[in-house]
Amino acid sequence: MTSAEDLRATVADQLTRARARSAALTDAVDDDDLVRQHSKLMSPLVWDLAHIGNQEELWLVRDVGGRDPVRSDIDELYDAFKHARAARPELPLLGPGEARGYVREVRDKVFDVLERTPLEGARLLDGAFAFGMIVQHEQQHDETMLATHQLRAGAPVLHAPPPPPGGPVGPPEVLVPGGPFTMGTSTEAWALDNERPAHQVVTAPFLIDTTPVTNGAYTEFIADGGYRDPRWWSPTGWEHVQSAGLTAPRFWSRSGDAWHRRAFGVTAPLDPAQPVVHVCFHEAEAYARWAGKRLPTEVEWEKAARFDPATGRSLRYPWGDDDPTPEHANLGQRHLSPAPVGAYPKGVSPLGVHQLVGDVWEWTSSDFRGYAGFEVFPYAEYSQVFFGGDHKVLRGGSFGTDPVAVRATFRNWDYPIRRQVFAGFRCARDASPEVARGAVEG
Ligand code: AVJ
Ligand code: FE
Repeated sequence: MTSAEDLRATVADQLTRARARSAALTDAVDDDDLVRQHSKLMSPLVWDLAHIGNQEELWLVRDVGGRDPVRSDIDELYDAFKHARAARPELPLLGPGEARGYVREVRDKVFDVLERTPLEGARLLDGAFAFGMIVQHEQQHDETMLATHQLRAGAPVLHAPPPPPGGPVGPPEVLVPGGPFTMGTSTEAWALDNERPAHQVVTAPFLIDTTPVTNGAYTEFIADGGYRDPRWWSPTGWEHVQSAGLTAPRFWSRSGDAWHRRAFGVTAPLDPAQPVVHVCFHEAEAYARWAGKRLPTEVEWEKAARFDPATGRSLRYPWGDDDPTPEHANLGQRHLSPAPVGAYPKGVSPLGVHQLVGDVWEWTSSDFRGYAGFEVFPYAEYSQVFFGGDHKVLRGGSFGTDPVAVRATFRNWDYPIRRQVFAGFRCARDASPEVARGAVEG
């Protein structure tokens, strides 16, 4: 059992780690760059910073702490539902200095609230959950700010060591047996509402790629005329690829026969062994059809990631129930790119699937909806307002996702045309009866 004091120390440490990352992302650029809009898809960095502070004020200072507002006059400016990202630069936002002062003032009060909030007994889940939710919220916006950095023009300002080298990955596909498994969670303390509750799902046997699709494999799709052949695209995808003029993943460029990729201001030859990143759902779907496969459903993705055939149990992570370490997965912005396939042998799932968590978010074929038994917690605007079929589910987290903000049950979502997310994909296919034989449970 975790004592209340251990929990308090863990929360304090996670708040501090998140803030160090927010500070690094916002201190890396000058004030002009902080208030500028680098892409219509993104907020100015200074909006994200004050929004992080405002959500923390709403949930921890006012709600959990019962304290007076710090700045109730700015709630409206930092309400994500009141102003679209494209309109945020025109708002009378707090300037860089004011925003930094504001988040500091809120954080000081939050540490005071944390000291005085009983985290034991019946209140443990409620009290601690609000802190966990806010830690995850800040880390999610940090990944969003990292995506803004990737869209920013100009000289590099972020630096990190390269990811570890690739390694052997075994066969290209593995068979996932048919039968039931437990999807979602009712016990993971900081799981968000859309990951709940745990429920049984039955799948047919299927094959799933051992690794995410690599740059090298993706260039073959391009070389084969994939972007010009309507056979591979859904009607919506084909319309989009033409109207948007897509010819390659975002940030790719060709010089002669060689592909290059720009990442955080540095243009370098494409690493054929790294997972492809910055593709939209339509590109992922088209590649899969070209390859004679399809995208996994999110049910299939989660089964491949969690199902342990030895026990029939669902694990917290592909490698087991232990929290992620740097040996398990490429998470936490330790590197500024996905790692080559095979770089994380300790992160492999029981069925032999690599790099499900970390490296790149993976598009699935599923629409974002609530599970049976879904209950809004703690507020409808976190996920429920996005249910309904406009968004596709992404799984597994990227190199820019902090370990506290991803689990094997974690569900991300975005519009199928979006490419600014650190998103790639892997393929799946139905198992033929011969392949499936002997793999069906029971
Ligand atoms: C889960 C990444 C889609 O950024 O829109 C941040 C997370 N929710 N603030 C988003 C979120 C509220 C969300 N995603
Ligand atoms: Fe937010």
